[in-house]
Amino acid sequence: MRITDARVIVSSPGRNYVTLVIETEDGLTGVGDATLNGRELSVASYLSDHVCPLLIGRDARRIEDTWHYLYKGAYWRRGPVTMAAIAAVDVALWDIKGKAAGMPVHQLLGGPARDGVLVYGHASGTTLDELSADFQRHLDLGYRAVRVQAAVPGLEANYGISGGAVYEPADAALPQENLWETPLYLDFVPTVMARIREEFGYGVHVLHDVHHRLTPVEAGRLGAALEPYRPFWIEDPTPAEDQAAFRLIRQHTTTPLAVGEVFNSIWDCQQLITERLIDYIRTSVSHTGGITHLRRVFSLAELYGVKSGSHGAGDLSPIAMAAALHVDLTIPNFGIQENMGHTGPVGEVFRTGYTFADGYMHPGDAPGLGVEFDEEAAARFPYEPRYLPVNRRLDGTVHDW
Ligand code: GCO
Ligand code: MG
Repeated sequence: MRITDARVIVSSPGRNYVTLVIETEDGLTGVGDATLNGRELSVASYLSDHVCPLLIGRDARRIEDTWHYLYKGAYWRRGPVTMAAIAAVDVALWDIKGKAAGMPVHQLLGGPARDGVLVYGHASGTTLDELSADFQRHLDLGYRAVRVQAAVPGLEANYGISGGAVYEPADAALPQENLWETPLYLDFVPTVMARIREEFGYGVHVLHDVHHRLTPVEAGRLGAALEPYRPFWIEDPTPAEDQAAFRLIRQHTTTPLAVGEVFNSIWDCQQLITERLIDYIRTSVSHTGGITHLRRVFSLAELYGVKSGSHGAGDLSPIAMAAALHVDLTIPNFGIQENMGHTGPVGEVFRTGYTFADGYMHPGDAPGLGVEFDEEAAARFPYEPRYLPVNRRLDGTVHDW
């Protein structure tokens, strides 16, 4: 089953997506997501200039071989650009294999290990009242797990606050600047959790994203302060590249810890997993080398009692969401899946078969991934430069966003 064409389409149906399309001599088509928010064109170039030419004539059935050919063959390893490009090829090949077999990808991965995939949505507010209304809206939709982010008084424009609209952090042609000051945040978050638990009780999972902005000792303090409210997790407490830092956080709190959306390979989380420094590993299909490599990460995690909690922000395309759901359905150590959702014209470009009901998602049973990519529709939404914001402290120092 020879590959006859591989092409990259960058489109912006409300936000930018990089999509790889692979075709075979049998007339099968597979799609993969290669979106890297704010750095989209670098992955598009990596694919079209350096990977697509190598794919022509290769056997589309040899997924594992192709993965190692691209990973080891480049000599230069890892990194978000390389791993997003390899991920797109890998996911497109799984899509093709499913279509060739007439089976959904989850059947190729061993079949369902559960009936549905528990997902969490995002509630946010510029005030606690607004957050509470958004939380209620998620409960009304059927969510059993909800992430809460509220604007810190004095730091209103900050990560995760939608102000009633759909949250899109990559919101400007050049990076916006947000304000940050840790003491204000640390004092405020416990009041957010207290309010949510007081109002909605303990029958729903509540999550919170710290977004890499604390030091280990600050994160330990936050985790301890939140223990009475029993959060499902706190996410990305400290800058994620320092794996050993989690030892200190662990020593100071039993609040579950999640990390991994910026990781690209199993090496980024080896110590976190083998030393049991985290509870949930949040690597995603499209930034961690595709289905093939993500499953390897989750298998390592399974050995050490760490569960999955994959990144599922809106800047991962519906192709990535579908691929994540196929993996989530099949692995033994599934924890939870983020579902930020897609809005606006995204649905005109990507037609999805996955479903949501009562807090659970399902990838559907169509052959392959179950996502159709409409290239003609994509052409109506050309690339637009968009960047994530940059954080500065009140004294002007650049801080983690
Ligand atoms: C999340 C993430 C995202 C990231 C985004 C950056 O938990 O969903 O933190 O919102 O900020 O993916 O592109
Ligand atoms: Mg996050």
